[in-house]
Amino acid sequence: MSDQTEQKFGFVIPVYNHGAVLESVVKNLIQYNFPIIVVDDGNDEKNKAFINDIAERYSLITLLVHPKNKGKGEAMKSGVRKAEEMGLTHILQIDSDGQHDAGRIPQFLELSKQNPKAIICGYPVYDESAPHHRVVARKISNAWIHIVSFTTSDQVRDALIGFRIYPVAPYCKVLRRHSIIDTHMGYDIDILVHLLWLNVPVISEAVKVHYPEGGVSNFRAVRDTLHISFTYARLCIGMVLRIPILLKRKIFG
Ligand SMILES: Nc1nc2c(ncn2[C@@H]2O[C@H](COP(=O)(O)OP(=O)(O)OP(=O)(O)O)[C@@H](O)[C@H]2O)c(=O)[nH]1
Ligand SMILES: [Mg+2]
Repeated sequence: MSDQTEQKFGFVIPVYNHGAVLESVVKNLIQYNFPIIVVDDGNDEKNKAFINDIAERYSLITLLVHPKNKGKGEAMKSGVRKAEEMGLTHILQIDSDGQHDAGRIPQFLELSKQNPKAIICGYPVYDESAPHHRVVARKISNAWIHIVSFTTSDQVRDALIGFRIYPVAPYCKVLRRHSIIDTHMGYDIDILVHLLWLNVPVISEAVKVHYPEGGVSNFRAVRDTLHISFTYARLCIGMVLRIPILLKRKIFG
């Protein structure tokens, strides 16, 4: 699938309540010498102080600020719009809480270079630190993505992870066409399914996920379960409307 178009990579990191651990993530990215777009998603003064200090010390960082918290989805959308403005062709999304194994970045970049049109989508390999209920909830969520996108678990291994490389052009095409992409935790599912509907290929690749002791989670069980449920409900309707196209693609390739 490789083509000759020059790829310009960058990183996008949405940050909310993770100011204190952001630098440990940034340190792992500096070696690639790519722009790093950090989105301060309406953090409080304490977190802001960390973020501003880091942004001043690392010249690769472009800092975007949401004056009020808008949710992970909105933070990512702002970051990718900025990437498009900066002329980047591909962005690697990584969480700011240090849960994702940054050691996998070289493999993800290599896969993207070989398959520039594809999303390189992580799937989590948990260790014993992962809360049991989160692992179970994830399995349920992953079952739904195959229903709404007409894909199999070989193609798409995880719907929720925030460790992915996106080609910027189709991503922004989705944003321009669809005003409703979830603002919070339904976002990773929503954008992935819309890109699958656009026939953007997905390559799934493992990434270790570790929950550090004392780590801060922004996941709010009721709010975020509702966001994920509404996202899937909306995607089900979208899938029904697209059945002829999706079926044709499934049968004839
Ligand atoms: N949940 C959440 N995350 C945000 C928000 N804005 C930015 N983020 C960032 O999005 C990423 C994911 O947030 P986390 O709180 O780690 O959510 P998660 O990884 O799905 O949940 P855990 O598995 O419990 O860590 C982190 O980099 C956050 O800092 C927001 O409003 N809500
Ligand atoms: Mg997290």
